[in-house]
Amino acid sequence: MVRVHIGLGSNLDSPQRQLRDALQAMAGLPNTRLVETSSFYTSDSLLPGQPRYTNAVVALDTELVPLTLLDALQAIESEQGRERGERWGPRTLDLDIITYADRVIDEPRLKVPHYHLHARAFVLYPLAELVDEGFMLADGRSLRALLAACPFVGLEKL
Ligand code: ROI
Repeated sequence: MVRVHIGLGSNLDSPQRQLRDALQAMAGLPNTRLVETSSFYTSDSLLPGQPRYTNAVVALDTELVPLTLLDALQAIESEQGRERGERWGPRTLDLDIITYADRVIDEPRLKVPHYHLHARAFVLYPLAELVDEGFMLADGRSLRALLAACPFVGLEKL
């Protein structure tokens, strides 16, 4: 079993319900246990003209290897009506692998730690609820330093 963190986001079709349904689906994945879920947060979209997002992070323990986990998460996105249209478009559900044990993964389909993590308060603050004070990302960056550089601005904790 390895500990992984998954970022959840939704800005269409009852975002809070989308997140709750996704958490239930992840809890039901094979060889996987849901450990803990962060609070839910809302924030404006990074792109103008989209509805506000609801975001959270969940800790899972899993035996699924990274690309199998990615396939499983994309299947959940599809089941919940995600249509892969424009790259940064509004979506019913976005599931991102934020961390995978202490591994750095650099493959065409999957980059871990997640690429935009450092700039995204809506990932960093929920992640901070689930890990120890001194948590280090696999690429050597400390969560504390990332939080210090990314103010809690525009986030609303539900
Ligand atoms: N903005 C917020 N607040 N939350 C997201 O999950 C999110 N996801 C995106 C873009 C469009 C970049 N903006 C976002 O993909």
